[in-house]
Amino acid sequence: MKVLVVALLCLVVTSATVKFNWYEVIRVYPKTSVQLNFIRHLEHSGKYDFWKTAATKGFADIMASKENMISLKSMLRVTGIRYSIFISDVQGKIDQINAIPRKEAGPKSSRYALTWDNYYQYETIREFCYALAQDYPDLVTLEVVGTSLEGRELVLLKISSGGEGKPGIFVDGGIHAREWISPATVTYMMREMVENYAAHPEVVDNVDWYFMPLINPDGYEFSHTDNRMWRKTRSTTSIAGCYGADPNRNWDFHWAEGGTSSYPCSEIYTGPVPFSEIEMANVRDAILARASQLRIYLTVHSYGQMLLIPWGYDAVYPEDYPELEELGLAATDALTAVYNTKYDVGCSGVIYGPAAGASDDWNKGVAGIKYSYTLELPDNGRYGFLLPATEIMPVAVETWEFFRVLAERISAN
Ligand code: 0X9
Ligand code: ZN
Repeated sequence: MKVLVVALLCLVVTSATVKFNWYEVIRVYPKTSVQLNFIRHLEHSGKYDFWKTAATKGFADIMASKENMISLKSMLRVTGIRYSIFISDVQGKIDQINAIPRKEAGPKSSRYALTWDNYYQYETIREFCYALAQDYPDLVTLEVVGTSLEGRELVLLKISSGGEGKPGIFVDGGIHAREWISPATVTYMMREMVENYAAHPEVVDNVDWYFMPLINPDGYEFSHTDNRMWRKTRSTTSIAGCYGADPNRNWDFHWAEGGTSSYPCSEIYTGPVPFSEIEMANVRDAILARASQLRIYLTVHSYGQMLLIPWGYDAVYPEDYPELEELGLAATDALTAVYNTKYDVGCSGVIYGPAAGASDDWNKGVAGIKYSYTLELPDNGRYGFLLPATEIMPVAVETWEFFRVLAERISAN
């Protein structure tokens, strides 16, 4: 009987998971402005899942079911837009990645379950944060800055060796649920600063760090339990029967302008009003409470290997762009020197395409944090969001150099 109950439970859990059998991801290359507008129109329709938005120059990555892909491809042929296959069977790719044997790599602790050779759910990340704070009270202060819609804690960790007047750097991860490499990398940075403090004390001694490794915990959890490709929050503000808003279109700076959608089923839905998403409102307040100290805001996403500099609401350069670019290039050069992973550094609205209401723009434009960046971690067109866990360590190790340069440069000027 017990076996039967367990078997039934397993069935329920499995059948609740969205399957992506024969879903395809294609990379499309609009060349003319008419073609680009056509692709952007498709994105706003909400019918397709854009893994990557239609960049001003370059390409967009689009996922669709087999049926939707047939009509999409015929539209592309009619409009003369070239495309190539990125992933031919998304579910096949997910299953293949899940079957990769787990190779133990990276640090391990007896105090928490989190490691960097696997992706973990919210609770394990939360436990890690509490363990760091408990074990290193001289370096780490934990604060819960609010809860998510479903009641999960929004954890903020301050890493500081004390003293007054230090520049502050605020880092967040996991704003987009399916970008699993983001919280994995951000937690590694936290661990390296705290548990390995003695190896590079200057990284912590010269800066006060503020980390929020998982700012969309409901969406993240949902991407583990129900739908691996979930991007948004899990709010129910819409009447269209669709859940969630894009947390990175929800910030109150040029809200609902270019590269957004007012259609609740779209992946780039703005939400009904700015800061409608409780998680973003809580992060906003946590930032505002420290804004006068903060010199750098860094939000960690994936994928695409880009460092995006404001503005992103349109192809507009801030007047101090050269300074942001200089620091960005220094940091990405250090990253690239590790394993030769190349990053594009540029103005978001230009190299990525307009996407208004994002956190980086708000942090610069409203909170007044001069150096505000979006870091798009690897990869660049092989696995996309499905980056295998075996890649966490290489990504974390190279990204550490990026963080090191931020600390060094910001404390020097
Ligand atoms: O579109 C986004 O929200 C970010 N890319 S992602 O593929 N991770 O979704 C980029 C946001 C860049 N910043 C602005 N447009 N302001
Ligand atoms: Zn993202």
